[in-house]
Amino acid sequence: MLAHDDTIAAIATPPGVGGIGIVRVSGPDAEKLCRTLFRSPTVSAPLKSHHLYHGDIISPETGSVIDEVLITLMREPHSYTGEDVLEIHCHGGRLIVQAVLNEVIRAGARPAERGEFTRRAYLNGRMDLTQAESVMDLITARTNRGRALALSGVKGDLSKKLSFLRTTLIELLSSLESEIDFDSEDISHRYDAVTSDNIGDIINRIDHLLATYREGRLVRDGLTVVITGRPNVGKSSLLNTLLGERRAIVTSIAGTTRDFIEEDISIEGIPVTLTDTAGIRKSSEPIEKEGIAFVWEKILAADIVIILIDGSVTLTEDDLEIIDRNRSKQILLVVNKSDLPHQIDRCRLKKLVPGVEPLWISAKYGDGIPELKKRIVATATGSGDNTESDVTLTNLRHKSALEKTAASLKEAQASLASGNSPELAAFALKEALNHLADIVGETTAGDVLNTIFARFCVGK
Ligand SMILES: Nc1nc2c(ncn2[C@@H]2O[C@H](COP(=O)(O)OP(=O)(O)OP(=O)(O)O)[C@@H](O)[C@H]2O)c(=O)[nH]1
Ligand SMILES: [Mg+2]
Repeated sequence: MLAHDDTIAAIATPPGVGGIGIVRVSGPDAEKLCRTLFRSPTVSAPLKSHHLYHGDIISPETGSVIDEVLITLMREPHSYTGEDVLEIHCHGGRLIVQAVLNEVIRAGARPAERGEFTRRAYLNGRMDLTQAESVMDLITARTNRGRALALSGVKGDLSKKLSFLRTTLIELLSSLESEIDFDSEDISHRYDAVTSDNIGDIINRIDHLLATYREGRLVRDGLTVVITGRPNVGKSSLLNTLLGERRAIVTSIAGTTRDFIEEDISIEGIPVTLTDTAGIRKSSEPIEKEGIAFVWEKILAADIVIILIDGSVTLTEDDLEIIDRNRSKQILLVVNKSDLPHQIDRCRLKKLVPGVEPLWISAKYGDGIPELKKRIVATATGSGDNTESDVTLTNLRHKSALEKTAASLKEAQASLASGNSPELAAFALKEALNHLADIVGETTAGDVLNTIFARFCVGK
């Protein structure tokens, strides 16, 4: 274990008023701080590990009581960080928790940096780097599906998978290295074929894992969808229907929405930021012009653009221009007001965007909305490549390292196939192992670690 000689402290609960607020302390002085600051008529030292004690936090300088608290001391190594951890559960008022923290700092602890508790847990071998990264994903998850994926990461499902790949690779490497020591050519070639097949098996497993990334990334990071179209086609009605509440003003007056309206929803466990925008038309009215300028900005940053058309009237020049200006984006062509008599030229409509089948909906009555949700997800994930897997990749760092692993494995295979000396294949296998070690954090550079833990909040 990597011993830290300083003791860190931070407020672990969110700011504001709550039932309780927790100050968390980790390091060699946790117990000493407890003796300095905690008073209880019923408790005699030494404290038992993992027990809850009732008493007061006092200011040693003045002897005054800061708050009535519950404390627990978790002795190393059975704690989150692997060090002695003290948790002080006080009343959840902003001033109270801060006052308790101030006493802890005054008594010798240092304010913790972002993610420092989890960083210590990782450095002390309580979790590997993928688990530490998942802790933050768990806290920031925006949908239940995101939460489930992050929890699987914290529990070490990805770590187990990677550990299996590493063990298999190490076995392959050692059998290849024993071949290198054995100088009969015939036997060597027979082993080369077996080794190459086994490497192929590992590549397949990695490819299988990589295929889960596209959807995994969406579940973790979400998706932005902008609804655009002429005025009055039903954009705000669609936002309200997808949201399941009356959020945007809907009227029969063209030009009702001036500003954009952004709301978060969950579609099949993917957090989707949905934006309703001002209707696009030629306008000289300054507020409307400003609103339309925003639409193009929003579209630029969108993953998917829903172009909404009114099916109860014929296509207009504005409809065609909006479609033309979005051709470089991922478009969903959606025809609204399917409950009214259709006036639109269906043949022309079908040919408007090659490869995009128009979808008929009624934003007002909800027809076609489940299919629209499916199309949003299918467009984002790229339908057809959904892979059944017990582990889903969600993190770009893991994906990049796995791609490098697969590339090194392919080099090893190519080297064996071309009859080069097995040393070259062994070298490529070692490279592959290094990339795998990077994912779990065994060889990860300090600046990469800094970037990872900078995403964390203080107190985690
Ligand atoms: N029959 C029918 N009417 C609809 C439907 N969707 C919207 N409308 C009506 O169309 C009119 C315009 O709807 P909005 O949702 O305000 O349209 P918008 O595209 O947001 O309009 P702007 O904000 O002006 O750009 C309202 O009178 C709605 O009730 C639909 O599916 N069927
Ligand atoms: Mg509107």
